[in-house]
Amino acid sequence: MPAFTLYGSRGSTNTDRVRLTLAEGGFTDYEHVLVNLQKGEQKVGDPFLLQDDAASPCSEEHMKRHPWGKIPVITTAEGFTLYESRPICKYLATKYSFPLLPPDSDVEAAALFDQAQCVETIYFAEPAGRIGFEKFVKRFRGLPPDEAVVSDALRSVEMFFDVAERLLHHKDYMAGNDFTLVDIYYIPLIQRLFACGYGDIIVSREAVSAWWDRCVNRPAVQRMLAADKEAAAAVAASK
Ligand SMILES: N[C@@H](CCC(=O)N[C@@H](CS)C(=O)NCC(=O)O)C(=O)O
Repeated sequence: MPAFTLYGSRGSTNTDRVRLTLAEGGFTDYEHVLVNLQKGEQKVGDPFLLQDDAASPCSEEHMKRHPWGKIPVITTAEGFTLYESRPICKYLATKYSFPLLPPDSDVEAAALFDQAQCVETIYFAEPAGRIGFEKFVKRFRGLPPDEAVVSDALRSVEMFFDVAERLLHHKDYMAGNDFTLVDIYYIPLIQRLFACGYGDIIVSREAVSAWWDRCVNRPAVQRMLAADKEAAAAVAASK
């Protein structure tokens, strides 16, 4: 029996955060159950479901795992359930001793890690997530992007990376000189920015671009991205 089940979805940046953590830790003893967001399997009463789509029977079941009806979620063989991608990553890195966290004994390094984590979630992921939603998710739902939301969010992301550029001249990674979970947290949404045509925000800033290359060229990250690309091509070819 696998150590735990990851409930996630293809193309979900929040699921990919967890998968990248597992890939970096070299951990494969888990089952990945795909929840179909297009069919509304993640929640009862998904407002984006088409009128004639009945709620999936999986929805009730999933709401027991995640009260807000979202993915990712993990459930362990011992019956422990955890949702929210970043706490899941931290739990897995701690439980399986992935070298992606500062040691608890180094109180200052742990505090700087927490600081970097808050910065990523509040100043970066919030506006970057809005861009991903307007330009990527809405396309799959047949809805037009709200360009005012996009340009406001783009301004915030540009300003975020102006500050990151200054900081990354003095350190190699977001929480200090070591690659940590915080760097992983950025990867899926930055990839989404590239997919939406906004990669220039990264490559136009020297220190940010060098940091991004260090992160994305890691062997485990490369392997996962290549496998996902192959899987996406196979799905496209089967249609
Ligand atoms: N803050 C949450 C966000 C979870 C989230 O929004 N997941 C998306 C998929 S990437 C989802 O479940 N969307 C479907 C919905 O909201 O109904 C996390 O980090 O796990």
